[in-house]
Amino acid sequence: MVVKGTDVDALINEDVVAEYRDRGYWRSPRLFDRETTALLRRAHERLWSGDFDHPIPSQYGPPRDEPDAAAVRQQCNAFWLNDDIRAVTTSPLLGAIGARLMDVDEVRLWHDQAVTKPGVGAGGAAVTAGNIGWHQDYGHWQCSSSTNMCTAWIALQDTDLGNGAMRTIVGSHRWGLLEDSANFGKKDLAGLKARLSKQDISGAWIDEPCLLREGEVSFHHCLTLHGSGPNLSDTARLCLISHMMPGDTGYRRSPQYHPNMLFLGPDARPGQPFAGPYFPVMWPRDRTAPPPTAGGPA
Ligand SMILES: O=C(O)CCC(=O)C(=O)O
Ligand SMILES: [Fe+2]
Repeated sequence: MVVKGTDVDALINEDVVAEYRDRGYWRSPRLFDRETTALLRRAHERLWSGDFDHPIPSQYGPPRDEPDAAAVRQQCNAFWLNDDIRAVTTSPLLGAIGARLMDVDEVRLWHDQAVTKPGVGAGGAAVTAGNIGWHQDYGHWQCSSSTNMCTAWIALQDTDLGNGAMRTIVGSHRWGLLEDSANFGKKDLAGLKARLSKQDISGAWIDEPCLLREGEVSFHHCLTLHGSGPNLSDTARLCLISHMMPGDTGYRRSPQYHPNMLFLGPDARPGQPFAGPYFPVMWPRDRTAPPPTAGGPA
């Protein structure tokens, strides 16, 4: 399932960690082989057609029917619904890499996502329904006690600006939490840029496409600004996203609601851990288990 010989200790060397810390994101070589990415594209198809491995309603609900065929579709906690997705988005391989990048001993899943951005063809540059607005992940997650969270974005096909690749603002994680940065669902990239870049930011707005080949993964810090534009190809851009957190991440009181708060009950206390089956431990999966190279995700 994973590319054989992926040795996390060798892969995530000091240069990689320094690049992640400096630039706010890092692109991996291929981590998942073609057989796996094909399986995951099939898992996407099954997900969007309502063919689930487990009939458990995610707290986000099942995938919604999108009235607009050009609109981006997002299923959070797809791992509740599909076992192939679960094997990858909760994998010890991603967890081990997350542990190195976040510099923590234990990693849990905050939530995952399956995202599809339909292709609108070469003439679709003005169609914004597939856009994902400039945002900081932590902008959406202010009920989390940690700003040291890390997102893995897994490409299920070659991904470039032609099919709406994610773009990151290099080094923006060092600007801290910006105002109004919870913009995943917004479409006006230029307007958002104007608003966000007017704030007290300590650097230039360097917009870098996150180019990935099929099976490669990018890892970004939860304060790194990112977003994406239209998919001008004729096929959907598919990805899986694993949002990871340090194992001891708990509740932080904030006026912002997040669906993960449901699992803390009605009287959440500050520091109460986001733990339990909804937040699977990704690393170490089991302290006695062999390293992730020895067989890949179960
Ligand atoms: O898929 C995209 O273009 C954006 C994904 C995203 O927001 C994320 O991975 O955190
Ligand atoms: Fe994001």
